[in-house]
Parts: sequence; structure tokens; C-alpha cells
Amino acid sequence: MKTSSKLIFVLISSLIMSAAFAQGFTRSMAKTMDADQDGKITQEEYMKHSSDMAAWTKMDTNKDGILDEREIQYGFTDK
Ligand SMILES: [Ca+2]
Ligand SMILES: [Ca+2]
Repeated sequence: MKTSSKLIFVLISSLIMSAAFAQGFTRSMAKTMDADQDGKITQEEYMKHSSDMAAWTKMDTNKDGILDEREIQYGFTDK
């Protein structure tokens, strides 16, 4: 039972992940991108996971080259 529910969870997570890549960015992706876990995503951290600079430009609203907590909250959704 435990193993199968784990499997379903992984399956659902990967489905959500692929949907996220098609539609936008999720909070879990933000956590993955934030390699040093300081709550901010630098352009360097971002570029290890995405080359979508149009999305970066959109999310980095104050153009300082870092996505801070507020910008992550705005740019990364769970939808
Ligand atoms: Ca960081
Ligand atoms: Ca910024």
C-alpha cells in the first residue's frame, strides 16, 4: 500500500512538473533553482535550470539581476 501511494505521488508530481514547464514556473521549481537556499534566485542559479530569458526579464521586475522573495512569489505560482 505504502509503495503504491508513493508511486502515485511521484507520478502526479512529474505530471505537475511537466505541466509547469509548459505553462510557467512553480514554487517547487523556485526551491530547486535556489541552489544556495538563501531565498533568492540569482541569474546564474536560474540559468542552470532555464534558458528562458524572456521569463526572467518578466519576473525580475526591478532589474537587479536577482529574483527576491517577492518576485518569486509573483513569478512562481502553483497553478
Ligand atoms: Ca540563491
Ligand atoms: Ca529583482
